[in-house]
Amino acid sequence: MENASFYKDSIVLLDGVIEEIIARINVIRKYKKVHNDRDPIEYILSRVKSEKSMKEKLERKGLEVTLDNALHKIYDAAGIRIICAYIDDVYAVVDMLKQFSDLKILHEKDYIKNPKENGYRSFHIVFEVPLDIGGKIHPVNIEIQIRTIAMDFWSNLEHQMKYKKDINNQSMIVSELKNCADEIASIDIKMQTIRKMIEKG
Ligand code: 0O2
Repeated sequence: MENASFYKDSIVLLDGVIEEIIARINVIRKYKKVHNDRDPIEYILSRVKSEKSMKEKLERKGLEVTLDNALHKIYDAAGIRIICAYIDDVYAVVDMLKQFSDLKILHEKDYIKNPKENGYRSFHIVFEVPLDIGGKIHPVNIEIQIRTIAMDFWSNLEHQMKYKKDINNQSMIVSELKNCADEIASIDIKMQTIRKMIEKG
């Protein structure tokens, strides 16, 4: 319970929203499986943002380090990452999530169609979830990141570099990572095309 001292009682809401959304998604996946429908998801990861990372983000955004700001001005205190094999699966998951009619979309960023300058690709969507606890509704924000295995592979390595302070040849690494991101994007498209050709027979 490393985070409990910072999030206090709200840790229950953050853990709760993650559990609820993952449970809902897993019901749909099971339903698809029994109906021989394609399950677009490979696996799901989740976390409550660590106290250290939340404090750094609040400071980076020029916000006072308070619980209220962490819960309401930063949208990824609760986060889920959904990993898919193919790009069209990413968009199938986005459509699946948008069908939860009680969830309110607060933000949506398509970094696959519009990659970041460093090459980062992923689809981000922030929902406000009405968490029902004993009949009382608590609106809780959750950020869901949806990306392919290849995009995830890239972003994990790039994330490591960001948090490492003293790296030699940083500019060379940044440029190599950008090249890798472009190659990965092209491989993602090729793999999807091949899969479609195989499916068509
Ligand atoms: P952590 O440690 O992963 O939680 P920001 O763009 O971060 O100032 P915002 O509005 O939350 O603020 O942006 P966004 O685009 O929704 O990004 C939120 C999260 O997406 C980040 O959280 C990262 O997890 C991931 N992300 C965004 N851009 C990049 C990137 O260039 N590289 C990698 N590897 N991940 C990225 P945190 O809090 O930054 O980090």
